[in-house]
Amino acid sequence: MGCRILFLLLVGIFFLDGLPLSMAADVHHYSFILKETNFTRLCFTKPMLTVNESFPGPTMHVRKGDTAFINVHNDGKYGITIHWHGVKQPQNPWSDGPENITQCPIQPGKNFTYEVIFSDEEGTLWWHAHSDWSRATVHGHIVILPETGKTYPFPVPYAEETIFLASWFNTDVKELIDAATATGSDPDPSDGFTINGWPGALYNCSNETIYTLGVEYGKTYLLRLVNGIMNEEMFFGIAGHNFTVVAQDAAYIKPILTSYIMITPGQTMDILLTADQTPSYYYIAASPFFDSNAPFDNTTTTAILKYTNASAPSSIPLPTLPFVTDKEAADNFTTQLRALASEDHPISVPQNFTERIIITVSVNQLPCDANVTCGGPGGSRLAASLNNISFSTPTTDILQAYYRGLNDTFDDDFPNQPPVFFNFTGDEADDYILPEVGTKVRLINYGASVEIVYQGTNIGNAENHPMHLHGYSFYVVGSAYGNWNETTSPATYNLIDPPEVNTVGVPKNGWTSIRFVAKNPGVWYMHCHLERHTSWGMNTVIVVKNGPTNATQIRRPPPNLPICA
Ligand SMILES: *[C@@H]1O[C@H](CO)[C@@H](O)[C@H](O)[C@H]1NC(C)=O
Ligand SMILES: *[C@@H]1O[C@H](CO)[C@@H](O)[C@H](O)[C@H]1NC(C)=O
Ligand SMILES: *[C@@H]1O[C@H](CO)[C@@H](O)[C@H](O)[C@H]1NC(C)=O
Ligand SMILES: *[C@@H]1O[C@H](CO)[C@@H](O)[C@H](O)[C@H]1NC(C)=O
Ligand SMILES: *[C@@H]1O[C@H](CO)[C@@H](O)[C@H](O)[C@H]1NC(C)=O
Ligand SMILES: *[C@@H]1O[C@H](CO)[C@@H](O)[C@H](O)[C@H]1NC(C)=O
Ligand SMILES: *[C@@H]1O[C@H](CO)[C@@H](O)[C@H](O)[C@H]1NC(C)=O
Ligand SMILES: *[C@@H]1O[C@H](CO)[C@@H](O)[C@H](O)[C@H]1NC(C)=O
Ligand SMILES: *[C@@H]1O[C@H](CO)[C@@H](O)[C@H](O)[C@H]1NC(C)=O
Ligand SMILES: *[C@@H]1O[C@H](CO)[C@@H](O)[C@H](O)[C@H]1NC(C)=O
Ligand SMILES: *[C@@H]1O[C@H](CO)[C@@H](O)[C@H](O)[C@H]1NC(C)=O
Ligand SMILES: *[C@@H]1O[C@H](CO)[C@@H](O)[C@H](O)[C@H]1NC(C)=O
Ligand SMILES: [Cu+2]
Repeated sequence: MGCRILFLLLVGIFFLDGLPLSMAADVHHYSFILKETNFTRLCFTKPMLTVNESFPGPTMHVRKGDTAFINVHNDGKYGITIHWHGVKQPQNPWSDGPENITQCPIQPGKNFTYEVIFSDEEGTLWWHAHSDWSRATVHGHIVILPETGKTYPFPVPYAEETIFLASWFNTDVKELIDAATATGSDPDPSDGFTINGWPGALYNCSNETIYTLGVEYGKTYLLRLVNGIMNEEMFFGIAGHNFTVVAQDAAYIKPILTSYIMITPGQTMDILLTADQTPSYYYIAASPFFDSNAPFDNTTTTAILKYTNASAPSSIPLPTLPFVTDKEAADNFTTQLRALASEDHPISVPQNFTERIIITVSVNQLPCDANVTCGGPGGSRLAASLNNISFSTPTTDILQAYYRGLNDTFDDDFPNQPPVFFNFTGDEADDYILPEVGTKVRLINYGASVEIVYQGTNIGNAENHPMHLHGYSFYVVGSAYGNWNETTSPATYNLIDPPEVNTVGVPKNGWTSIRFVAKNPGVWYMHCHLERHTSWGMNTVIVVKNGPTNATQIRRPPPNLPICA
């Protein structure tokens, strides 16, 4: 802890010296070197791609409104991009990162400097690779402190810790997804989960492969939790302790006192933990919440909460987490989430919309290509779609094409509603399977008040889908099971204190409505944060047009953007 704070001070002082005193926000510089690394400390053995030989990768520390320059040098085998998950990057989609959406990959031996612009985010976010499946190992925290002179809307914790939940594949993840894509089959599930890079006590590993969080009796800690897992929502808890969730996706919420949380891939939660139990050892654990019949990783990762001077008990207690399929437990937590919406942290929920886009979210099938044996149901190729369009990633980036007015990379006719209305969540939904394939984006006028209704469907294998939008956070104004109804559903919306997030879990066979004001021009990817669904096409792109002034237009491209192959 001490080292980290000292490091932060040094960085702050160093860069403050180099800046005009009138400039309030700091500028930070980071160097990320991507390379294959062997971790013999883990019971899993394959070399993996990491940043600066660290897993998880380096934590970025900034304050609200700062800017960070990150030089990413690729010493790996494949092209790579990095995304700054949840950072809005006003006017600067060039540094957002998704492969072939806002940039082409940084090729091996090359480098690119991202300029990451923070605005109103405060709390915890994260960065991760956004090309093929490399985010499994290429990821890290972004800690965003309040502005200088400001503090948290809760008592200042004694210390802070970052907690990263990740997937572990005991194989090369690029080979794994390439093999699955070649046959259209479901990719193999991960072999385990990790907490801060360690799998914990419940795997066939030495008990030294466990992360230990040391605490002092009577002190309160701020845990900054990221779910960077590839394909599973997670339950998380700490034996013998309740805790208080105070922020989600870098926005404060009304405190929730609980014994467990449910967190989807892509989301973050800030948790206050008071070490007020009998000084001892307690397991911290995370296990999946999984509500479909698809294959998944059903293991549990653990870490140890260890009180200072405590001696190890004969058996360390595990938290009682909800059962893997316990939808009610997941909902009981999720439905408590409300924006803090205080005087110091006001929110601004659009009370109406100018654009409403209804989007069905489905897992589908496509016919198998000639001469290939496919691994999907009935010899098909697995696919996924939004409004029954399975997104096809182009080979040059959409941002470049849009900015330069090239017209052969994408179509701008992503529809405002599903092609057919039927009982989306009914049993007969299985008949509506075959999607269209295309690179269709949705153009939106600058300043529009947008409502998106994500409608889950019972096509293929229904499940919870964590939908993520780049370039924005949004208010989750409503959510329920069954079909969204234009008359009755909006009447249930919370337009007073809905949570403001960048990723929301759309319930299995249910719907979720979100609202935001389109005041960030750019090309912004929107996709399910379950990696298998992204790979299958559960994606589209929102293109927010330029506004009338310089301050409301996309900036000019930076120098040295990676070249498209
Ligand atoms: C990593 O381990 C593999 C064997 O699994 C070995 O071939 C390779 O040389 C090692 N790489 C480094 C950088 O030590
Ligand atoms: C980074 O790339 C630029 C060209 O884009 C090149 O001039 C520079 O030498 C590269 N730096 C490193 C460390 O490779
Ligand atoms: C790890 O295992 C060793 C020997 O099996 C045991 O002495 C030690 O207490 C264990 N540590 C924990 C934290 O369980
Ligand atoms: C945690 O909260 C539950 C009620 O939600 C309560 O029954 C339990 O005693 C609490 N545990 C602790 C350690 O405070
Ligand atoms: C997942 O693991 C739990 C035990 O932790 C077990 O009860 C359950 O049946 C497993 N579920 C599946 C679908 O394998
Ligand atoms: C969910 O909350 C309700 C109402 O508080 C409670 O009765 C129920 O037992 C909870 N279910 C689970 C699985 O926690
Ligand atoms: C909201 O906007 C829609 C269309 O823009 C309009 O039809 C409706 O009357 C408005 N509702 C309210 C409550 O203002
Ligand atoms: C499929 O295989 C046959 C026989 O090897 C070959 O003639 C044909 O061109 C192949 N078709 C495609 C689409 O590759
Ligand atoms: C991105 O474009 C490159 C060519 O610039 C291509 O090789 C790569 O396959 C594309 N990526 C995806 C995910 O389609
Ligand atoms: C695309 O641009 C080319 C060259 O400007 C033009 O010939 C063509 O008609 C355009 N196609 C469409 C679909 O607009
Ligand atoms: C849709 O299907 C579900 C499940 O079969 C059923 O409960 C519901 O009544 C159906 N809704 C309509 C409007 O038919
Ligand atoms: C929406 O709900 C209203 C009121 O219950 C009902 O009359 C209408 O049929 C529903 N619409 C659809 C499409 O199910
Ligand atoms: Cu999904």
